[in-house]
Amino acid sequence: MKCTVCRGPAIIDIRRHNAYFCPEHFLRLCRDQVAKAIKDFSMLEPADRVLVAVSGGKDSLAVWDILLELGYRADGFIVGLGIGAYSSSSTQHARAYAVRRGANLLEVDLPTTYGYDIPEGAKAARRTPCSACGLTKRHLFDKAAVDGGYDVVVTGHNLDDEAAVLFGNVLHWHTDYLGRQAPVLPARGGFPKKVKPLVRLGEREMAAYCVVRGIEYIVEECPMAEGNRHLHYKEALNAVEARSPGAKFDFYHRYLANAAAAFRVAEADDDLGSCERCGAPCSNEICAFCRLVERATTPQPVTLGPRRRRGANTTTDRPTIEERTP
Ligand code: Q46
Ligand code: ZN
Ligand code: ZN
Repeated sequence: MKCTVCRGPAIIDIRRHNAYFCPEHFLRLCRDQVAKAIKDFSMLEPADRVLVAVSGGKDSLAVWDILLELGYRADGFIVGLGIGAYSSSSTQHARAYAVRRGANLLEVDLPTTYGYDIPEGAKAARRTPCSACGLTKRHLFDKAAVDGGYDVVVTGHNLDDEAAVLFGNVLHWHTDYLGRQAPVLPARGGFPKKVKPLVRLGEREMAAYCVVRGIEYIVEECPMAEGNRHLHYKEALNAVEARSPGAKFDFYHRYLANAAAAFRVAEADDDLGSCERCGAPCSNEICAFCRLVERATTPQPVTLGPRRRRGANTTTDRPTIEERTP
């Protein structure tokens, strides 16, 4: 296996490019693909102050590293979600990268600062963990960007992520979600601009990038990710890709080029007010995040199991008792 560029020993094949790459030319390919995405979709300006949403996983550490290599002024930001060993390991990987690279990492610890963690907070707020987590992270990334005077928030969503989301939205014809799925979300109504520079690179390439660069990342999936529909969509798309290399790239990028405009909806942001509690832009008096914090930190009713009363029909008579915990 020889590098298609220099004929040296190759370490990776990329079937959709019908090419092999040595470490040096593979790194160059990754940087070039990110630079092309940034240029094609007008993601960043050279002088922008960039805040990278870091999870400790391969994608966010790779995109942070690539942006620094490309000369951008990029700081990282991580939220300690309180998901047991997964969260502590994520934070350690992010810190280790920042120290090694001499980069600046901002941190917010959810349990310490807001009084809840994702597993318990989600239960208390009667949301799925990923819904509570997504809302929390979006709010805290926006807040960190606005408070810190950053021009843009970068996330590590890669081609596999975006193609899987698109696949799910098309499968169920969620036209409203389709209208909002884009590699760039412009700043609006007090929310910062958000961009996804990895939309031309897949998961496998990002894992290889980290290995070649010696970046250690958390390999385990979040334990709350089980049942995430996107994992099934990724498997389905991988099966198609195996038979038809490049299908995933075409599915996503041709959608952007040829069909996305048909679903775009004008965002009504002119009359956004601000949250009475935290000042974030929102259309109600209290923003969704502050409502989540309130519910996640309010003691919840405890449901006791069925009690058997003497003589009661146990198949139909299953009383539950709700009471407030202290
Ligand atoms: S961290 Fe959070 Fe993910 Fe875990 S709880 Fe779900 S959303 S799966 S990216
Ligand atoms: Zn080479
Ligand atoms: Zn608020």
